[in-house]
Amino acid sequence: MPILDKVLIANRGEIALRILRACKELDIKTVAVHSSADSELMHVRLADESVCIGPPSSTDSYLNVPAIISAAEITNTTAIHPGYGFLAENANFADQVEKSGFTFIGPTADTIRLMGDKVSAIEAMKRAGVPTVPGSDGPLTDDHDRTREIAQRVGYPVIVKAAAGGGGRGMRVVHNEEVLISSIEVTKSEAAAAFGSDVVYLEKFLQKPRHVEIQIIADGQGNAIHLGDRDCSLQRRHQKVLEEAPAPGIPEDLRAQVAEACVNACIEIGYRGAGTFEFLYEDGGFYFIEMNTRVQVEHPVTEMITRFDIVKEQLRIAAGMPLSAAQEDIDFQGHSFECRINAEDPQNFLPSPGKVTTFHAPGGLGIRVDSHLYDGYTVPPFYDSLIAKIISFGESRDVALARMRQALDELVIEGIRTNTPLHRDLTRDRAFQAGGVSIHYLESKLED
Ligand code: MV4
Repeated sequence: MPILDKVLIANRGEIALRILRACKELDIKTVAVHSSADSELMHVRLADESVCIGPPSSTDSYLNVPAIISAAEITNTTAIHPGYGFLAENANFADQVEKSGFTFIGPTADTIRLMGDKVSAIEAMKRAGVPTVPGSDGPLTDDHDRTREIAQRVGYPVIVKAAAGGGGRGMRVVHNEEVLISSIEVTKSEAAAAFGSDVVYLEKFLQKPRHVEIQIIADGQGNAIHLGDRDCSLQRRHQKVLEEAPAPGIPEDLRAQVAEACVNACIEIGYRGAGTFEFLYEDGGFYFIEMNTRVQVEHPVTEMITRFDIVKEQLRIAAGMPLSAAQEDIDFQGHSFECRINAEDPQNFLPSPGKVTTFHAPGGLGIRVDSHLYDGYTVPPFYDSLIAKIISFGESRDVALARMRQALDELVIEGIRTNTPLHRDLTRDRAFQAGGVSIHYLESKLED
């Protein structure tokens, strides 16, 4: 008997295919739900059943909770995997799924809510011993003198962030006291409009950090482990472009110490499922900023260096099974890179949907391609432009990078424009080759 009878995949594209592959391996039946623009998706063809849940617009399909629940009901689904994006971190969706008698593949709705509020997330992590950014330790109040005191203590520049924001939305850097209160007011009104909450908090603004994150997985039965870290500093406009694991140049004792703090925090809050602790890393210090309660786009680099199947483990946990590995079973080996291939113009980054006339995937030892592309597939204009992830593995960072460089040279995607030229350039960039560039590196490189 399989661990779960039937899983509905509430997503599209490469991650839907990734989830389907894990289900097939575990002999779990699959339901693909898709918009009317997505009936030709690879995973829709491969799924045991498929249900069209609405028109192309995400709002009416992949974000349409009643349509997804109805599809689960008519197909007699056991559990729903939300993937990333769309409804993956929507606590009300998780609630609805459970109230309708299905299993949500992820943390409890309460945990999603806790982490969705960045103020409560930071508070929970700080209490559990995870290092955080010096700041207001809670929401800013109407007491302006008190606010000025906090900023003074923390030291300028500071950053004001919306508690309901995250991922780069609803934040503002403040360089001096003259503009502190007015900047807070602007951030509050923007937050109220964007998120329906004007709660904001303040942190020391770190000027040249790296984005380093730690992957954890927990069973909600008192067991939690970490799967090491990733460096995701290469980003443009808060969109990650190229990631690697492990993060290069981190002292091993510090790496282990922060990962252990994350594991302890997971146990303390009763975390269930896969999760990511996001940190800023600067001058040898880790500073927690947010937690993501979903599987992430870049999870493959962690799978490559641990040989631990994160999506398979998500399914096992949802079936009520205890973690399949203890921390000492996780064996970190080698290095991995992931290049996100987007359907976009390499000059101006504008989306480039359309028909893929030729798709030739790279291969060879240490190369993995996670993609729903095939010859003749049409990339629709309605969704995220991610069309493929090229993942490399090598026994050392240099070997993994050399294999990635070759893989990118082998990759052929014709009919649409892609950002492959940027990746080819990055793999030949001296600063990137050296390792450890900051979150600002890519944008400044693109400027000149
Ligand atoms: C910061 C920061 C500097 N100091 N917080 C942006 C996304 C959101 N997750 C948090 N972000 C930042 N928070 C403090 N106290 C700089 C950023 C930031 C950033 C962080 C990670 C990856 C890319 C980034 C790009 C610009 C700013």
